[in-house]
Amino acid sequence: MSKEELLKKMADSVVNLDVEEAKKSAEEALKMGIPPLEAINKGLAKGLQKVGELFENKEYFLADMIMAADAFKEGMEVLTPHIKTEGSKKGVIVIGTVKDDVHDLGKNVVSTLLASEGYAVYDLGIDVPAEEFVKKAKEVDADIIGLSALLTTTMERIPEVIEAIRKEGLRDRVRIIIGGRPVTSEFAEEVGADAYCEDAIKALEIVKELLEV
Ligand code: B12
Repeated sequence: MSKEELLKKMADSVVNLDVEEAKKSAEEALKMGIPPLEAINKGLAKGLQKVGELFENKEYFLADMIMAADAFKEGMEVLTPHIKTEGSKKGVIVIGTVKDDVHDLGKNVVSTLLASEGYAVYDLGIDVPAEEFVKKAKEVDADIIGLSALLTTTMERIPEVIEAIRKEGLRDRVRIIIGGRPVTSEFAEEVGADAYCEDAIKALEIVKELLEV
């Protein structure tokens, strides 16, 4: 099987809601030497994208989306321990999914990658109120706060968090990066975030850039 075929097989396992197959194809990807992040981005995540379309077209229901997420998680569990680690602590990042939003798969990919690259990552999970981001950022003296939003309704929480950070007088010290499906770079600019990242690899690049200056 070629690399492309295997990546497609991974995506299909998610679309077919096949948890076992997601696990098996992730193991095959490792054997084939496909970098774990590539297997996540070009395999498993592509499947979830398709599931999103099927849900939008009412061909899939919420239960299908839940099972697809389970298949994704199963594949991730196989792959994440193999993301290379770089050790030394380079910066402190607080990350979470904004209030009223429970999507965390993409955020988890970002957290895992940043942690594996040696950043101290404090992942606050899902449905995180603005005050909690502020509290944690103060407690751990964060360099960067990462906000994830997957719904058009919850992306409006992002400016609320930024405002809370500003009110606490932390805005000059903390960089803010944002991501998630409805978010764009225009939106980032509009709400005064420092950067929008379309995926985890971009997030790593941006974090490196922001911490250099
Ligand atoms: C899986 C899924 C779910 C799962 C989530 C499970 C989980 N543990 O996360 C479940 C079933 C729970 C779910 C629930 C719902 N969902 Co949903 N879901 C999805 C789906 C199919 C995939 C999302 C995903 O994980 N993608 C894979 C990851 C790897 O990609 P990603 O999230 O985009 O993350 C990458 C980047 O965006 C970026 N990134 C993400 N976060 C961050 C953060 C930072 C700081 C940075 C730098 C980068 C970054 O890097 C990531 C890695 O590369 C999407 C469809 C889609 N195309 O997004 C719909 C989708 C987001 N859901 C949708 C909806 C409507 C819902 C529900 C309202 C459904 C319902 N009727 O109840 C609920 C909402 C619950 C809530 N209050 O949050 C809609 C949203 C539509 C809209 N206009 O807002 C979508 C778009 C489906 C659709 N096309 O209609 N969902």
